[in-house]
Amino acid sequence: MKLGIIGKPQSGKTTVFNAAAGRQEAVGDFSQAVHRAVIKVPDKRVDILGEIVKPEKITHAEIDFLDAAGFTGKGKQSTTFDFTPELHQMDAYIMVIDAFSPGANPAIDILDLFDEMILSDQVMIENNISKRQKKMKVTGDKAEQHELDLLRRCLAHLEQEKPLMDLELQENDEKLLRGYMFLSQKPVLIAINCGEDAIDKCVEIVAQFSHFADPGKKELVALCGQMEMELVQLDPADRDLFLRELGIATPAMEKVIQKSYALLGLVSFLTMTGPEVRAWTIKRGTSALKAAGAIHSDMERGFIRAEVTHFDDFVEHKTAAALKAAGKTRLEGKDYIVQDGDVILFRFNV
Ligand SMILES: Nc1nc2c(ncn2[C@@H]2O[C@H](COP(=O)(O)OP(=O)(O)OP(=O)(O)O)[C@@H](O)[C@H]2O)c(=O)[nH]1
Ligand SMILES: [Mg+2]
Repeated sequence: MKLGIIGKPQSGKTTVFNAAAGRQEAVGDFSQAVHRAVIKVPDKRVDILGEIVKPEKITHAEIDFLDAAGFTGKGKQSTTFDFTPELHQMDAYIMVIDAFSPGANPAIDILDLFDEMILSDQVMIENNISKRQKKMKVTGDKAEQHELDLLRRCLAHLEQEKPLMDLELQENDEKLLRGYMFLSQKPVLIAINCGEDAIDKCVEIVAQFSHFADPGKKELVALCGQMEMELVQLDPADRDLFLRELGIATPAMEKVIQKSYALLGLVSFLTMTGPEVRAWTIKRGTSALKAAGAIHSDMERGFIRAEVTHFDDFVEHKTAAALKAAGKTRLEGKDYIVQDGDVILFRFNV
């Protein structure tokens, strides 16, 4: 999964990136620098399984993170947008919104950023349509007519200032469109970046902006980027103490990643093979056969069956023998739909 951080200049993008990746890139220097990191997906289940079976190796699922420049020009005064081209390749965005500086206007910034994404797609579609029209004139190829019609529909939609994620499309058209990697077709997690004084008001802040949320497309989270960044720089024992003092159960970054997961319709399953406990990421609704393929193509090709235990049952019964005795391990075929938190042993033969 690829997540791109976007936002206005000085909204705290690099601060949030540092918090997520445990890095110490310079902040507040107006550099608009681009940063990349591969981060582990925090998942308590992996750690708990690790404690039970004590493997040699624990591997979390991973996310590619990109901290990209938003507007160009001079800080908050800049008006022109220049999306880093790589942003098109992301699966979803984290939109970092300044709610910490005096005079910040989060609602306006959210609207501005969505507008700019729509505008960027509009320009791309207009260019594409004119190129296609010219080509069709020369070749007379009618096969391209369908795609041209689809793009025209998208353009009409964007001209009404609506993002492509709101356009109702048939499945094959949606797939076709995904190939263009438009910005406004991807889900967005709006991260309201609050000051330290608002740390205990995150719930109220999310409620205040809830009209921007749209389940499965736009979600909201409130966090204090500055504090989250300081938090990851502490060693684990100090971090727990710090969180407890503040009365916070989970660091906001964990929530950010969990919400991005949900937004993308992703779930995790776990494997314990030989010396390794490992989490894997798949789309919700993936069959056991395809889940096996996510690990190795041989496993998909030679799939025999999946032995499935749910994580909660594993924690209760702990050993394979106890699980079998309690009837908590099921044998499933290739069409079984893998559930979030399934612990799976694939049987295969190649
Ligand atoms: N008080 C407070 N300040 C913050 C917070 N998050 C970021 N800042 C400050 O805001 C300034 C900008 O932070 P950056 O993370 O560099 O912002 P950016 O969006 O990456 O900036 P550019 O890359 O230049 O566009 C820095 O001085 C940060 O210390 C926060 O949660 N609280
Ligand atoms: Mg930055």
